[in-house]
Amino acid sequence: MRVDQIMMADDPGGDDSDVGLAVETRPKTKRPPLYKVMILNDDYTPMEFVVMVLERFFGMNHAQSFELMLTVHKKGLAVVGVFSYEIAETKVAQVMDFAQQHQHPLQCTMEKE
Ligand code: TYC
Repeated sequence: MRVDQIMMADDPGGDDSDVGLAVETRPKTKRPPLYKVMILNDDYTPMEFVVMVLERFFGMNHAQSFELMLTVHKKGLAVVGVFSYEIAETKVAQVMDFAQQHQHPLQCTMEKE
């Protein structure tokens, strides 16, 4: 926090007893770090399942989901969203739980941006 000493202009009392300290209260705000959530390709998870995951947990429409699934299939991985730590962690857990429930080896991870 910056502290700036200021003189009271034209102090009528003249004894300097009310010389003020102006405390700058502008808070030092730091934007929270963001985290990339990624899904990884594998040889076993059905394409339709990955499309469903992207629709269900990342709010994409069918066309967007299909396209991103194909990107992961071809390139090995893709960022599917960028979130605060807590949201990213929740997304990863939701995807991993959902994949496990359906016995697919789909992997979802997060990484600081
Ligand atoms: N490679 C998988 C298949 O051919 C499809 C797939 C795409 C799996 C994306 C995972 O994150 C993934 N069935």
